[in-house]
Amino acid sequence: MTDIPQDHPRYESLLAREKVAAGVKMGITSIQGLIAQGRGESFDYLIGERSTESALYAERAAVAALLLAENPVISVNGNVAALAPEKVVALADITGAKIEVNLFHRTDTRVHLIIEHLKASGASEVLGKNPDASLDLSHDRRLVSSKGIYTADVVLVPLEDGDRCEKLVKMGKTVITIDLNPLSRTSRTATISIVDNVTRALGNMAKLAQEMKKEKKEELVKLITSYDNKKAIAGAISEIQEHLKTMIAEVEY
Ligand code: PTJ
Repeated sequence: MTDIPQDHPRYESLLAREKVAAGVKMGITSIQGLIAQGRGESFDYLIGERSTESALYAERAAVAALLLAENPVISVNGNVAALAPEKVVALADITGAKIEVNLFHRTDTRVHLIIEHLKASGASEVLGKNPDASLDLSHDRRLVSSKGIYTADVVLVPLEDGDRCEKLVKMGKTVITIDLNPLSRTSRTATISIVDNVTRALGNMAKLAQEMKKEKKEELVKLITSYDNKKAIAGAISEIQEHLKTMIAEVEY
């Protein structure tokens, strides 16, 4: 990985780019993952590279759902494994969620490498190697574990493709997505749509989970029942608008 100086004004963004590129070299991230990261970066620019109010609103509801779930699962793909393996493990540990590798460009080698990478980051068990159940999809993301995604009541699917998100929702699951594009099919179909960078979102969620774990069950239930996903998505879009207005004012000045 290229050494990015910490005082570089675009440090976080460049570091993320290096991590995804390193993921490709390690065989963890798909080559298509580079394109996905680039798409994400452009939306992050428009959002202002911050966790917005609407993102934090969705992240709080998502953590409540994970804490109340009977069989919560965090689905990991090649980009998430490269960008935030420790944060995935931390969130799973605090919420009691299982971790399952689920890939669009699936190969047995990639699944193996990602599992080993997550274990090196502290995970004790990672599902996904020998999928024994199938979702009603025509691509490899259908291959899931009967102990994990297949029977999960709450699934966190960062950087998802809309297809599987829709299927999981139709199966009656609470589907939490993390996608910087508030207009994507994923964001529009999920139960809880977090419009934030996966690195920031997972960090925020791990912190929130630590605090919210001490709250009464009724408080967590209240957070979920009062949560309005349309409000979260509309909020994300208007936060982009507001940010662009500020940028216009700066350019005009
Ligand atoms: O590892 P695999 O084989 O499962 O493949 C994973 C990728 C990500 C390549 C695959 O799922 C894919 O092609 O995804 P898409 O359709 O490009 O969608 C990725 C979405 O995630 C886009 O809407 C991006 O804006 C968004 N995104 C990209 N990077 C980030 C992000 N959202 C949050 N944080 C990011 N760092």
